[in-house]
Amino acid sequence: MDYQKYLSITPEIEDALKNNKPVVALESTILSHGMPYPDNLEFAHKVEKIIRDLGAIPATIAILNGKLKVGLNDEELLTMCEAKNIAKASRRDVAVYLATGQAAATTVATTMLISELAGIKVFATGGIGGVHRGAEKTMDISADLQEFAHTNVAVVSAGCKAILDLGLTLEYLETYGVPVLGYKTDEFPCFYSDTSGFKVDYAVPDAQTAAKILKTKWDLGLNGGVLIGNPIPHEYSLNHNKIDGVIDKALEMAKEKGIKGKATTPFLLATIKDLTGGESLASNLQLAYNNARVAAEIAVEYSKL
Ligand code: PSU
Ligand code: MN
Repeated sequence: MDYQKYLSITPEIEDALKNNKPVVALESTILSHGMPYPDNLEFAHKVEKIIRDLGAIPATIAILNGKLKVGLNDEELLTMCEAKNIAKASRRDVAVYLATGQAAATTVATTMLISELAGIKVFATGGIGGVHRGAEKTMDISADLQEFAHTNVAVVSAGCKAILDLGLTLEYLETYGVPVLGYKTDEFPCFYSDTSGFKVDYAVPDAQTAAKILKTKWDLGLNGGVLIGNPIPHEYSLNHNKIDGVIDKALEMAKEKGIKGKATTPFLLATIKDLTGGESLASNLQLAYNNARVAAEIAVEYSKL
């Protein structure tokens, strides 16, 4: 396959990958479509710093100027955060945006796909996409889940977004053979809250064990991703009942406005932020920082195996 010509990897990341140094991928949809400007810019820099401070190299990923960019400079980060005319690229959009030169932010699915092309094994996000509530009628199932079925990247995530149907999301992952690990927990985290009432398949006690599981899976040729559920730190966790009411309201508003397809998730996140007076955004930032920390630790351990 002739994909190399589409990849643009910064020299620092290229060097790290060649020399088996730890690298952590980061997505850009969370910047362009998941958080408001300029909070997202502060987040983008801080999350990269957290990863560096733990001895790994951050690789924020986006589609810019007809290239799959792995590692963004300050100017490119600003472009993604200002989000003027930045599309949202899931798997189906990648070839179109590359071929036409449309700038696009990468979702979890696309960031996994590009990470695999570049050779990055560990990726930190906020919360992955999943099976939406009412999907038995709407068929709205995030392409993120299909990506886990065949792309060899581990994703550290605060469970999946609370706007989803967690039970159905876990069923889908089981069907496609995706291990769901709980980082120091046996409960599947629920994005803004550290509890959900759903259990993970396996609780892992530390980064070393998580790294060993990844290595074993891929050594065996068992293709596909691994979801590592990392709960939001308890002090930032939002009350379940309160946030559930807000989510219901946001879902109702989306229905009234006829929001569909890839606009759904950004609409819900922005509406929940408004309805909670910014409280949900503060939680979103903290859970994503926490995921970056754990991803960096796992990447460091993985590079030693
Ligand atoms: N997690 C966040 N904020 C986000 C997203 C995840 O904290 O904005 C994004 C991710 O990029 C994820 C996408 O892949 O939402 C899912 O979108 P959809 O449901 O349209 O597949
Ligand atoms: Mn969708």
